[in-house]
Amino acid sequence: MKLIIGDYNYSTWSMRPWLYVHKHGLPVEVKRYDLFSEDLRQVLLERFSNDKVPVLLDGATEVWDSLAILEYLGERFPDSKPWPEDTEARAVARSVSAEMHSSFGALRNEAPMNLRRQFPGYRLSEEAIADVGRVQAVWRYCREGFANDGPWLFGEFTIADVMYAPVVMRFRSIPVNLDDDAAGYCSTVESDPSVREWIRRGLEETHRVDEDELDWPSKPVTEI
Ligand SMILES: N[C@@H](CCC(=O)N[C@@H](CS)C(=O)NCC(=O)O)C(=O)O
Repeated sequence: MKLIIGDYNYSTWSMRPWLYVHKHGLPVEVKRYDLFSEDLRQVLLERFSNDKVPVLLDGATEVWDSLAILEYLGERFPDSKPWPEDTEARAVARSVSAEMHSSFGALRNEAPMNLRRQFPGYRLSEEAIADVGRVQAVWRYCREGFANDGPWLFGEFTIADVMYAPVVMRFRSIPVNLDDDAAGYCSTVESDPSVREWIRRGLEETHRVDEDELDWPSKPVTEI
């Protein structure tokens, strides 16, 4: 099985299946390309999946769009326990994962993931601040209702956590007001060894994508 991804520094959608693969040690070969590069364009041209990463190739089977890839990995490797066992928890986990996939447009547009830079004093719009509030409400709802003693949204690590991991990465770069519970969940994500490995790879990259760079004074990030 092969997973085609973009830059570690910028590609939020790539981060999600990569994190699932890495954390569970799944036998998936990762092929990383510079976003918008000719090499990536050529690779994707051979595929039906259009012009976006991530893409998962499993023999003749091609799976695209991050949430579909995660569902497929969960089916192929059920021991990785993609979703909570409890029916209600599983329904909520699927809901918040789908919500991340389809919503939060303002936050996504205004605060691209950029592991290498921090933007002190950067101001989000009211709409994006509302997105930050909704993210925190989602985390609180999951953790209060379903996490029991585990550190992840549903106690154990599930697809819901990988769906929200890139938001935690965005919060590293821009100033946001987080309540203590949300800050605690961010620490759980940021201290995870696989997340740290993703950040390490992002910090090592030098490829720059202009449209993902904020027009705001920044300082470099040197530590994971
Ligand atoms: N909904 C898609 C989004 C994929 C996507 O937008 N990928 C970005 C990288 S993070 C991309 O390939 N951008 C290149 C382009 O838009 O041409 C998913 O969940 O996989």
